[in-house]
Amino acid sequence: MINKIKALSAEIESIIANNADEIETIRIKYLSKKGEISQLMADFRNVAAEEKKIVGQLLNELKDKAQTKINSLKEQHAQTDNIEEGIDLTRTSYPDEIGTRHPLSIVKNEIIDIFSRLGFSIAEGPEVEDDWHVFGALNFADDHPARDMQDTFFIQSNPDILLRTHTSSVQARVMEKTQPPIRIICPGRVYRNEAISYRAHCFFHQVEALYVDKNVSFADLKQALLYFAKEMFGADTKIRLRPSYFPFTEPSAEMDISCNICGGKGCPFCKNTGWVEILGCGMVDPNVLESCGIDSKIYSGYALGMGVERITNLKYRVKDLRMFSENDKRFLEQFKKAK
Ligand code: 2NM
Repeated sequence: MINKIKALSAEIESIIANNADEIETIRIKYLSKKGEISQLMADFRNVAAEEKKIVGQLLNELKDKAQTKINSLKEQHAQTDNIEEGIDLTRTSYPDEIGTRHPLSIVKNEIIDIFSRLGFSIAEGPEVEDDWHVFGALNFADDHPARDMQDTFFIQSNPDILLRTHTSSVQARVMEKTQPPIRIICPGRVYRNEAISYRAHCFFHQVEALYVDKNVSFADLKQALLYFAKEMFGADTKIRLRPSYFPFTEPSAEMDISCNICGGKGCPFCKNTGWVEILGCGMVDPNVLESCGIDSKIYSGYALGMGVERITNLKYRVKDLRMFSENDKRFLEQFKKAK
């Protein structure tokens, strides 16, 4: 009996199986009711009394061994099956990292949404531009300081190829190609030759709007500005316009909104004035319309432009402009829940 148990034990140890069917055959052979181990158990009655203890122990060990072997064969087989199907369940898991939208994109999209509701559609154009579309067509005098190497990036010292300093170049291109009515919004990156600091960068983002049609007036501009300010900063927001100068608009103005941090009472952010500047605007200079092939005796238009960084700072109080382009995840992830 003991020899038989030892022989079976050695046999079980060396078993190999290639699939689930083979494992089942093995299980039946050793562990089923009529299996070899059950037969031995049945023969246990005939074992001499003085051997019962040792034989009983060996029999139990054999049964455990067979069960353990079958379990481990099943486990091995399940894993190889999954690998064959392309799923490796032995691989460690890792969490999916989902990116976040950049704060400038969040705010840019919000500006676009507001102007879309006023009927504006998006226009885009090249960042590497020629002098005509950035300056010439837009009524910049030949000796305007923006045309200077100090302020504008030129490509390979060619004075005719440069990085756009504003997205108005896109508007010049649209006016050249299309007759009014034109109602476009131009978001995009622009470049200026500035020393980088917490408050200036050599590139930033703009959104400019342009509306050209018959009888477009300054009152239309003011109405659009008020709508924009209330949608962007809340229904209580007040606006004020101050006279200003831009080469491409006449008259020109800068718009302030009531300080959305102190509510207009005065705080360090608005330097105790209760107002903060957010954009520039004006009526498109007739020279610009004519340069782009639009009859200024029939049509008039308004235009406005704003820096996306500035609006974002107002909404989210970002203190250092450089953070927008450093791609530090600790900064960017703060905007996870913002829409
Ligand atoms: C501004 C301020 C005032 C502007 C002008 C034009 C164009 F192409 F029609 F001449 N586009 N954008 C404009 C006017 C932009 O940004 C501060």
